[in-house]
Amino acid sequence: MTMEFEVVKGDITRFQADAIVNAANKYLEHGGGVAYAIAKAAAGNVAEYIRISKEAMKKQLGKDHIEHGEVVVTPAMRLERHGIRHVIHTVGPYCGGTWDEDRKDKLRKAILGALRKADELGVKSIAFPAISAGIYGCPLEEVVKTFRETVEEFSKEAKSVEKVYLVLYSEESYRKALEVLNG
Ligand code: AR6
Repeated sequence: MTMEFEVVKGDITRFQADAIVNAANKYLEHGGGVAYAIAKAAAGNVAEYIRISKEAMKKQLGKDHIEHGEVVVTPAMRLERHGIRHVIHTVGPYCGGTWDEDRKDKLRKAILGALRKADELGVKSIAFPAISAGIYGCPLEEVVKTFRETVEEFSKEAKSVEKVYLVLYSEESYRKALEVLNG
């Protein structure tokens, strides 16, 4: 299976893909960043989407928090108008400006978990935000490199997923990501 990886600039809540990924925290409290934006765009009301997310977590995982690599799927609701069918919640590492192998492994697990779930759901295209590169303070360059490596690793097992997008919100982060990928 040939799988494509593309870096694009945009707002993930308006991105046309079968599934979008949320950079969540372990309790799916979508209080800020892209999580807040997705919750607001999907349900109109952030508290309502948090409730839906926690209920889905209980049903799908049987507990009230998720580890790196575990994911929860919620319906796209109002995001369906852009063709989005699922929101896949995953949790990246907290960095606070530092980076090491352990954080890289946690990010790899978070990305791989979402990709595997997308494959299971029969998703063809999936869009990710730069997980952990915002409030969690991981260096964007390292996040982008980890995305490239993990998508490459996953391409060997992918059955349904054909296209993976990394959606960068700002012009600056988009340019930085392109620099990383184009050497
Ligand atoms: N579309 C695409 N990317 C976006 C958007 C958007 N609409 N909005 C922000 N970003 P962050 P984290 C980018 O902080 O670092 C939340 O409170 C943003 O510029 O959302 O994993 C969660 O609930 C950055 O590059 O996620 C957790 O508590 C990237 O998305 C915590 O933040 C990720 O930034 C997770 O922190």
